Amino acid sequence: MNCLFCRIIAGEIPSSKVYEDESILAFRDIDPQAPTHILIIPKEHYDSVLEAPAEVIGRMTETAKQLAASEGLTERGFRLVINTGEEGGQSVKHLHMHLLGGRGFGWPPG
Ligand code: DGP
Repeated sequence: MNCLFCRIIAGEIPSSKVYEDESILAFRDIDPQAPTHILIIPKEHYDSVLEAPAEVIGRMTETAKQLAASEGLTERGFRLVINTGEEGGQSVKHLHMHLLGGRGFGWPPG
């Protein structure tokens, strides 16, 4: 298995899990860019958001909203990011959503 996040799902690589159900896994980013930086991924492999059905993206988003609440971010606000492709800055070719919060963000992102 070549995919890093598939190996995390399989338990071959340890991760700091914060949520898991039959189709979704969420764990803390190894290189956090904010006080809260969680990755939400589908257990089924999709290279990017381009291949994923709306239902999967919806489940990821609902999970992100629940985690934002449990991280105390709902009132303060947070950022959800799906990097896609080379110019989108996607380094891991397994669809993932970043939940970032606990600090302010300017725009454009920096
Ligand atoms: P992206 O640039 O959107 O493809 O984000 C990939 C993220 O994955 C990046 O923020 C760092 C994170 N990451 C890479 N390898 C690992 C790992 O082995 N464990 C964890 N927890 N996160 C990782």
